[in-house]
Amino acid sequence: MPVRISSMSAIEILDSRGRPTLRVQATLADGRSVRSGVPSGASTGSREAVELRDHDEKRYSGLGVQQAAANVNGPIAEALTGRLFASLDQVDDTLRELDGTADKSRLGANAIVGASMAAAQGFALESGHPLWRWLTPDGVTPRLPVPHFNVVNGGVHAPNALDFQEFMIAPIGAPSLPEAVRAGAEVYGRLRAVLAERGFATGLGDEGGFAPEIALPEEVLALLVHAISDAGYTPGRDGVAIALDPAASEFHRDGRYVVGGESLSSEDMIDRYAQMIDEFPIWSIEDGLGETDSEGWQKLTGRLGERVQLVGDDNFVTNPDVIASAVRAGIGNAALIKVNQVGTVSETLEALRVCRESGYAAMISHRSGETDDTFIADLAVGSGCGQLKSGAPARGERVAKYNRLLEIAASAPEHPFGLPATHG
Ligand code: 2PG
Ligand code: MG
Repeated sequence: MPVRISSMSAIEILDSRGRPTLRVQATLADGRSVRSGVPSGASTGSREAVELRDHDEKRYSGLGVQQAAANVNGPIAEALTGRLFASLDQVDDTLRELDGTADKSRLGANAIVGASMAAAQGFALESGHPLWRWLTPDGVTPRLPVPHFNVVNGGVHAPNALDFQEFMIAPIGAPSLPEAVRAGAEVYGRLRAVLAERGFATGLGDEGGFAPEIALPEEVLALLVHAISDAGYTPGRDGVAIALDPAASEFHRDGRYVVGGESLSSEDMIDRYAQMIDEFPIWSIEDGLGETDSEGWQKLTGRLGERVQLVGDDNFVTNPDVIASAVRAGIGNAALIKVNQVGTVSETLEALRVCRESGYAAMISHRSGETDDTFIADLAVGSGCGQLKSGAPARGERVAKYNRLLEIAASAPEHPFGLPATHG
């Protein structure tokens, strides 16, 4: 159903790290309105679409987004309002042409993605369907995804000595979405107690996970297994499994990986992951090697690709062309999907299509800087990919997404929960 947007505007708001970001609001011809909140990453891939910041050191240490807001209020609103758009593709093409750069740096990927997400919701509203339904491509079965709860934070998301960025618990074996959410919250609660019993601080990192002063990933993994069992769940794919996002680009320097003070080659890293998989119930590893280490990624995929999911994030940047060439090169077997990484909803849906057609799995993801926007929960259900990561089962901006999943599960209980049969 075509959509006519009668007005669009943006203001500067705060994200979950207390940094400025955008709220975009659009009004449809019949007066109904939609809005979006733009997320922002800290461990970004070098080929991500570029967010526009003001670089005025007197405001928010240069991180202000007044210019990006002005770009929505000016040229973007001018291009999108008053016209009848037949499809979201048409809206996003208009945005891309207006920007004119390959990396969306002129108007700002933050301005463009905010407008695109608001427009997508306009189309959903016009269709009379919930957003997740409108986002479901023909031939795809919507699925309630396995939530991946990031319960221990390190890397650039926390001030501790832990080099690996994210340790997630994934209740793959849960019978339903509500039971998976319950497992996540119960294990998180147990983990807090286990950390406190052992004298570790229970302060939180950017995504709501604990940030204990532990340097070795293996030590964290042992604590996670302990907390999972203690909470009454089976560690592993039949119960609660573990997913890692080491975000290795961040500790990849001069061709070496520095983990817990040790300097490792790509081969050493791969050996280390192989050992971790032998010892702990790890089912998925994202960014196990750095974004520039393509040769290492090929070896990693050859060696461990049959045993675990290997997710490309920094190296794939949700870009359909980049994912397609990674498929040809035999790099990874899954892609992380972040709407603001590529900059429009249409390109995100295209990236998901490339994954489906290549037999690659996909995981929908939040950013470390978030708002209360829940778009990604609907995207996770509509894409049918079966996986969403949105941080810990704590902190409002993280649980907003999990709570949206619970709402969808309650309103559409006929949809399957969990990983599609081809994965896992
Ligand atoms: C990641 C993300 C989200 P950031 O690396 O996967 O967890 O972090 O948003 O900082 O890039
Ligand atoms: Mg990542």
